Amino acid sequence: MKPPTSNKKLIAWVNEMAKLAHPDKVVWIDGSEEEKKRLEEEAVSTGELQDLNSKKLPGCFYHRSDPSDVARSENLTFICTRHKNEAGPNNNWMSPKEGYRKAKEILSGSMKKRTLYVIPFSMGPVGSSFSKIGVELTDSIYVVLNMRIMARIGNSVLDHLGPTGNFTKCMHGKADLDINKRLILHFPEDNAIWSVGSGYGGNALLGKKCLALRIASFLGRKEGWMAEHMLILGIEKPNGQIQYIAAAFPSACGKTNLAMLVPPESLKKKGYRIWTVGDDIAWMRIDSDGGLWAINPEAGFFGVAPGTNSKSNPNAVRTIQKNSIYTNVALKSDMTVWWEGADGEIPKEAINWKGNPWKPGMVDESGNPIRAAHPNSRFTAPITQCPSISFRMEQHHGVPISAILFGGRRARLAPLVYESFDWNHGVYVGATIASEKTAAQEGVVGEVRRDPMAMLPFCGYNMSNYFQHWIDIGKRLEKKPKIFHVNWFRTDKNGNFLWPGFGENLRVLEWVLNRCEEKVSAQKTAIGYLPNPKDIDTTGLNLPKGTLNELLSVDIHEWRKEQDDHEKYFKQFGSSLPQAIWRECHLLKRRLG
Ligand code: OXD
Ligand code: MN
Repeated sequence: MKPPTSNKKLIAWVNEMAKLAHPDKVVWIDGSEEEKKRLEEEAVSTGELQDLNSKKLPGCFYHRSDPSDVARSENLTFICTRHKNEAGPNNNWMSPKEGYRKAKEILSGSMKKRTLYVIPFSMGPVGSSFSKIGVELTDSIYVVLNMRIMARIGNSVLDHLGPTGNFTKCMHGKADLDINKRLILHFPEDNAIWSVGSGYGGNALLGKKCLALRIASFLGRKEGWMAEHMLILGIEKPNGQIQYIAAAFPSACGKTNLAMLVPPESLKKKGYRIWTVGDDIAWMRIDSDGGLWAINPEAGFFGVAPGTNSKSNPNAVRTIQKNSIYTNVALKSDMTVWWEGADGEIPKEAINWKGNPWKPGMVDESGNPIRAAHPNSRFTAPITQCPSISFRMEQHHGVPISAILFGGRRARLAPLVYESFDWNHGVYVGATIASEKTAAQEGVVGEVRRDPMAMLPFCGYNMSNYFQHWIDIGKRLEKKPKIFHVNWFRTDKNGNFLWPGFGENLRVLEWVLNRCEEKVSAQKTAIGYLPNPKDIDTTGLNLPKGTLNELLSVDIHEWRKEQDDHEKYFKQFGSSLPQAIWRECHLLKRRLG
């Protein structure tokens, strides 16, 4: 196939990779509807995809990944920089030489009897000065069809790239899907990603975590902008004005749910409305007005299916009714899908994510329940299908950010919401976020995992320098967003959640916006500004007496232990940790007395 571009660097690289992997043919992806149909038909004919019920789920497909390949492989993910220190203690490191050698060995000849697809893609609207172009080479139709949903792809991107434009080289090969020959390698100094041996989303859809977070965070530091693991949402207030917030929570803390929130009745009546800009990644830069502006570089959702239902996320349920790809969920006999925590009745029988017959109550040899859907099973769906999609999604300028939220899953300690004293304190709050492990994760339930800015698995360089980058951005911002911490997961003595969460979280966001506009006062405490309980609208919530006070309480004794833990955590960064972070750590200690 003749390359539909005159970009010599691109043509030479595709030729070089084809020579290495030996595909039977090379196909350039144009992004057209005909091409989509052709690829879907081919994938269905080989069993890579199954057609779902065309009446109930039109345009939807089902996919099962290899059972050993169902999640991001953090231990096989490396940052390959010339100097190890550049990757920092937060990343696995390999030298670029070693990385290329190992990946080449696995890829060599691995695409015999396969097709190599060339996917030009843009993260961000095509042509926006925010956006970055990547080209992914892959031997997986599943990857092509997912990338089609998650990014803008095809000829329009090539046109924009032009004969001399630069792009991130994203090489992906499934090879044997052998876990012992699986590597997810990032070469930030070469603007390149090589992923081998996996077909799973985060490892294989290279525009997402690999480019839009790891490589982009590295580029952002060099170029003076930020790539963050954040949702973006617009809150339309009763006066019709829309304010935008960005929020970072570790995985499994409900970013997708918050991004698509449906206002509770009492706030809807007041005139509130939510506009979804993104659920996972924000690229932010300082604009000429001195404020922080953000885009969502993605074009789709790659969301966790289990737990998604009309209560937890009604907008997601409506988004995924058509043109979506379901991975590792359960398949029902009417060719629709199901997962634990889905709407409706539990099916009497289904085929589970491993392809085996499944019935409710089934247990394995050790007596553990057999799941119908994998806990990390996913839907891939176009953002344009989201009922709350922001009309500014395609606007090249992005949206102005009024507030940044950090959060985690903390059964005790962190109050429902608090505001940092200033930017640097806010950076400290972000740097110390943590989440307690749930039963769905490996490790001890309740154990705290620190995950600075929710970027621990995604920061493409030394986290000390990343903290410094945040501090430096603050120095350049004339209009700084206020920084808050939220915790929807506080429990009472019996382990019951104190806060109802989901749509009701808008009540907290209302306070956040009121603080941004200096409409309400707050209580100054050792950890930050806390709401006066009267300033959180609880109309219609029926919260038991005393609950709000409990949600807004700060236990100084526990916070002293927490501060101690911060200090221990930061020691791993040694002398490279920014002074500003140490200063905040000491100030907190002093305030705690
Ligand atoms: C994701 C994650 O898949 O953060 O978005 O793990
Ligand atoms: Mn994520």
